[in-house]
Amino acid sequence: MNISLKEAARNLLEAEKIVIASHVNPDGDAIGSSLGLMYALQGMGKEVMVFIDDDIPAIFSVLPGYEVIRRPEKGVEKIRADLFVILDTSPDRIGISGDVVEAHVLNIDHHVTNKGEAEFSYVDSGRAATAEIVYELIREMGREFTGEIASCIYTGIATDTGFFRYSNTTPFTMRTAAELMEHGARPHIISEAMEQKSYAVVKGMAAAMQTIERFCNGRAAGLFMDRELTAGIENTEGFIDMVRVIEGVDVAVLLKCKEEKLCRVSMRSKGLDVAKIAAGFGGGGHVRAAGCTLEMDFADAKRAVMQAIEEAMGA
Ligand SMILES: [Mn+2]
Repeated sequence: MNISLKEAARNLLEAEKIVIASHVNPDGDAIGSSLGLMYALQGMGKEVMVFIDDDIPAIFSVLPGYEVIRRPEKGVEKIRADLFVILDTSPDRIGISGDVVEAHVLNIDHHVTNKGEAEFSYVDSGRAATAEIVYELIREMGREFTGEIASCIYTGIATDTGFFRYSNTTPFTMRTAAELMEHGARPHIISEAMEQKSYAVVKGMAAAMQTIERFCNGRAAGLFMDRELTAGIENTEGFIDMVRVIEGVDVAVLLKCKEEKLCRVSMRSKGLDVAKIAAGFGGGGHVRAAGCTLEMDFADAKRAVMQAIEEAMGA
């Protein structure tokens, strides 16, 4: 059921024990939104836990609260809470986080593919990041921004907008970022931490770049990483941007073969609706940034993705 921002804020205000979760393969928005909301609610004396069913990349250790994020365990007794807040995704992408909690569900998201099917949903696809919505919720609840809250929320906004470069960046984004700076967020510290890569990852990036292929008459290009290449690189953050910058390319693709029949695909576009293409494979996202998982081997997945993009482009 879709509810208003005011109602979502009221749900949060009324709850005493709250569990927060976000999506697997967590990014800056998933982590920043979760921790920012956690600090705001803790500041009101509430009991709050954060679950993410995945490893948390080490670059996020720059954020306060990094160490309190828990990974859910199978077969443990369910945590009874007043509210289970799912951030930055619909409830189907949180791994087993949902299995460890028994509570009313409040889903807060900015993905256009989120249909608002949770018990309570507040989805605003006009916002660049879920962190922007968390900012609005904290204001709606009448709370002040501490340095911790500001750093976490700033990180969510900065990473989801490509550090204020993508087309989802709005005047609201800029005003919010400025205000968060006034409350203690330090952009240069956060961006330096987010950009940091290990020597091995940069060497892996060089190998991955060798796989770039153009298709659709040069209007699309992809990085196609087979199992061996994927296994050798722990973090592919920013790889797709190297494809995106190629002259004439509208759609950039990153395909990673994680297992025998499991490939993860990310797409970025400058115009074409890639959320639609991702949805065709059971995935989702935004018009200009989307992803999906294909239960196919490397060659089949590569062929299927290229074909779907070609069809969408009418080439
Ligand atoms: Mn997001």
